[in-house]
Amino acid sequence: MQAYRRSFVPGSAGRLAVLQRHLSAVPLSGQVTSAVYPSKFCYTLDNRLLTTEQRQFYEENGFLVIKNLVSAVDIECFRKEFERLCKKEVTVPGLQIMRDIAIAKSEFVPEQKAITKVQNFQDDPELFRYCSLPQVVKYVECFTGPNIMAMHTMLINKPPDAGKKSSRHPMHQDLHYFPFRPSDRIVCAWTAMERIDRSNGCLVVIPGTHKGTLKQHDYPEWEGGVNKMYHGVRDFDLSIPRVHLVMEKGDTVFFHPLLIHGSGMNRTAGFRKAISCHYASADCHYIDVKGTTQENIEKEVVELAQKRYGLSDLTLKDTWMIRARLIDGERTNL
Ligand SMILES: O=C(O)CCC(=O)C(=O)O
Repeated sequence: MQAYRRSFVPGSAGRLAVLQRHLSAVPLSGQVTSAVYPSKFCYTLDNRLLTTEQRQFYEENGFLVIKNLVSAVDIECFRKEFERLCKKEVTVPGLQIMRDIAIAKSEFVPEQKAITKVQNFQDDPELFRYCSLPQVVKYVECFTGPNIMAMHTMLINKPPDAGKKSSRHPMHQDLHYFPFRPSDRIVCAWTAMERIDRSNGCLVVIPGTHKGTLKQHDYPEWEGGVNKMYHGVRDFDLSIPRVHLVMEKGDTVFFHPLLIHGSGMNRTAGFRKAISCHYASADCHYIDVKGTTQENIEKEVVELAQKRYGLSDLTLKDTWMIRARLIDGERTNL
């Protein structure tokens, strides 16, 4: 990629125009900040794809929505493959199937109705096609650079809430789960597989939080229970203004791993689907999370993986190295 303008400081009229344009393109429930733009970009790399306004928006807010990026045809293929997995018509090594705590406990629910997400589909060629879609990867490169690894994959199937509010996803930072750095070279691509709004539990973000630090995460104390691995920011202040991202089928949001986000309850009768991949630069490095806020998730992930693979000396780094796949460039570190 060729470098182009490295620094750009628009005046206040310019900043206002940037915000107005983005707000009119993407339906948001709240306001994003209009703070002064940085003179130097840190969260995006020089590239020929993002407009200066898009770069500034991501730098300031920690997310960027690209409309209509994934075709309806591709989304239909991913949906069909998900159904095949639920019906066990295909089995994929390493695939993790997660169930909703409230629905899985109730009787008379067909197996696939309790499935909240499938994770680690790196060895399912059909679903993994999402991670290497050229129109997605070209945006990813603006955040990671040319050596691109797919680190974590999910198809989220938010079920109709069973009355316990367990279909919510607590506010969290994805970096809590990742033992690799630097965080600025990690990005999530999350694509709506249908229209997603407040009724079926859209993504909720707190703009600008990617500029902060990694917070302590725990299981929230929710009366109706909380799904496995759904950690949330400890003592999260519910009064902090948040923005609901209303997205149409195929719209894709790219967001920073420190951005505090979650999703609401699904109040509809349908299963709300989204597909996502976390990418990182292959030049990132693994860190030891001992003695950090990430120790609790390390324990949970390692215990599960050791049981699953029957290997008592498996480490957190091993669990990531097994899943990581090269998308473009060279596998330098990860
Ligand atoms: O799709 C959603 O509901 C949010 C998923 C999410 O934030 C996650 O799994 O980390």
